[in-house]
Amino acid sequence: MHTQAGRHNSKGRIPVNIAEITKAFGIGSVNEMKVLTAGHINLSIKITTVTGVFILQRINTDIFTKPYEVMENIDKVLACIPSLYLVRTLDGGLLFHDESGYYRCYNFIDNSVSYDVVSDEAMAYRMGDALKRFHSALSAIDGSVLHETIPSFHDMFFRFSQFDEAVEKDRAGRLSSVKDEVRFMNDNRERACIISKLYKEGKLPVHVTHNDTKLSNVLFDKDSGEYITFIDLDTVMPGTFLFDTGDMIRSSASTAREDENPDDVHFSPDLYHELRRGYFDGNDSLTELEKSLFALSGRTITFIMALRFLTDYLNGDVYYHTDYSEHNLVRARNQIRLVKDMDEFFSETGDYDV
Ligand code: ADP
Ligand code: GN1
Ligand code: MG
Repeated sequence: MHTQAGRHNSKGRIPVNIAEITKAFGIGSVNEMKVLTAGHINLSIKITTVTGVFILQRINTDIFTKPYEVMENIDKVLACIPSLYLVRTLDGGLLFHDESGYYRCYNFIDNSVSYDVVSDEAMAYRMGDALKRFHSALSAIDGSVLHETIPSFHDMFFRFSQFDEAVEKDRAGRLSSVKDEVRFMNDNRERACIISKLYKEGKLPVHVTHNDTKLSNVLFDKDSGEYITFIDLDTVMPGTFLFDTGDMIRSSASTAREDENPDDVHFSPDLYHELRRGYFDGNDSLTELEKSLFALSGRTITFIMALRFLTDYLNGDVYYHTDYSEHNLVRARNQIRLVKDMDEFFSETGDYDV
């Protein structure tokens, strides 16, 4: 049964027992707290204490049902990220857990900033370069020791099955208002599933990937603009590089945020070319097949987001945090618009041809 529990779990106010939580991490008495609203999933609080600045996060356990497995993965990944570390609880744990939830604590990376939209071509190049460097760092991790924190996360067949069920059940009574969007999804099934099909057939190498490489999950230095690190490591698990290149293209070759008015969203070929250049410069870790699917990866991950936002809209907004009733629909339309723009551009260049 679907409830609104996910919303309460994922977002909200500072927990009433915050003093107890910070005490468990031994980070000293709190001077200042601020809820950060950038993410769609976890509750993130910036906390300044007498000993330093931290990010306290309550894991959304409706989505990440095995929080200890998530933390075991993150602990391994952090060995490759010098700038980010976990503050352990006083008794040495990776999480503090009570009836209000599961909490973890990171160092707050000072003088860092994350963006929703790429501002210019130089920044697009830096984003491409950042993903290349992150993939290279992750290659030190043995993927077989990682847990699959969300099974079938980027499996388009699975996402279509969730969508089909949402259409069939029409739980929120919204189906009649999204007929065009539903038709677009159905008309595009085959092309949308190409990468998932190849991945299932074992034709794409398995690597440790991030799986949520949108621009706002990257920290850059506020002054120099230099890449610092990818954050939001909950979905790091085995996958194909194409899941990550796809989310990079989706978020960083778009001229608008993912929830802006769909009429204002465009795919920028110039930003795309710089992302591509940054990612491929000096990078010899991709097969010819993977390289040939680079453009299609952007289309695929943009499409899967449209599908997931639309599914959540049909289900009554039970997964993503929403700020208003049409929020998921606006997101879905925005991503559909981006897919259409990509199709217009790439059908001329022939870049989709595999
Ligand atoms: P969610 O899973 O909800 O997306 P994130 O881990 O992406 O949560 O964190 C949300 C936001 O908090 C990020 O977009 C970033 O701005 C900020 N943030 C998270 N971790 C750090 C950190 N260690 N240092 C500085 N800012 C951070
Ligand atoms: C969610 O956690 P956050 O906000 O970075 C989602 C991603 C989507 C993204 C869309 C676990 O990411 O898959 O790409 O929203 N994360 C999960 O903005 O579902
Ligand atoms: Mg995030």
